[in-house]
Amino acid sequence: MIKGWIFDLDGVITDTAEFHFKAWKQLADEEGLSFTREDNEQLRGVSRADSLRLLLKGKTVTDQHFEEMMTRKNGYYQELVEKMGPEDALPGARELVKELRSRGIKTAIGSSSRNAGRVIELLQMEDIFDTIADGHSVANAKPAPDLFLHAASQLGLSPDECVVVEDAEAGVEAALAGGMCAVGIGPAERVGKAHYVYAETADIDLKEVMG
Ligand code: GL1
Ligand code: MG
Repeated sequence: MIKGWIFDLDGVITDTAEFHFKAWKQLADEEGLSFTREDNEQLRGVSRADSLRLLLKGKTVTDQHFEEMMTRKNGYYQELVEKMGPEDALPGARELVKELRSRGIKTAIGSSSRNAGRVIELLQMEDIFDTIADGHSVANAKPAPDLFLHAASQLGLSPDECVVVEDAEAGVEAALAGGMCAVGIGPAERVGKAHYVYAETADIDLKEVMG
């Protein structure tokens, strides 16, 4: 019996991927690293530190330089994000979360991003989620199931009572590893391992998933 839905943020509730791309790109340019839109696809759902490791493509740097680069990228990202507002929720996202709540289903955010709380605030969605699990909540990032397990426990639910909505391969893997029902958003090549796959958040068929 499904009693809770856990939503990834970037790519499911809102499309911040472009902001992350711009911020990583600025950092890459400053550091003389090559970084394309294709490279950016690999960062989907990946934590800040793991993203920077992918960006460095094996190049070694001091711990201090690594930390400084993460801080610099985050500054660029935060500048872009502050321009967001309620209109930046993806089509159907707010409506879906509200519909679930009207059915007595608990709702959570399960995002790798350390900026998830601020983004939810800017979207004016704080009051439609029971809890926010983000990049600060657990040590092991997706594809480890830890973040979603943490969100489920915050909701007071067991993993098999939860649905996870994800647009990243690493996120679908995390949901499956946690024993949850996975809804994938995007192409089958990316999220095909999920139990249900839809092109966009707006396409999610509640009847199909809830039975
Ligand atoms: C981190 C990464 C981003 C992106 C998100 C996941 O966000 O830096 O590139 O992969 O996780 O959606 P943040 O820096 O906000 O913690
Ligand atoms: Mg995502």
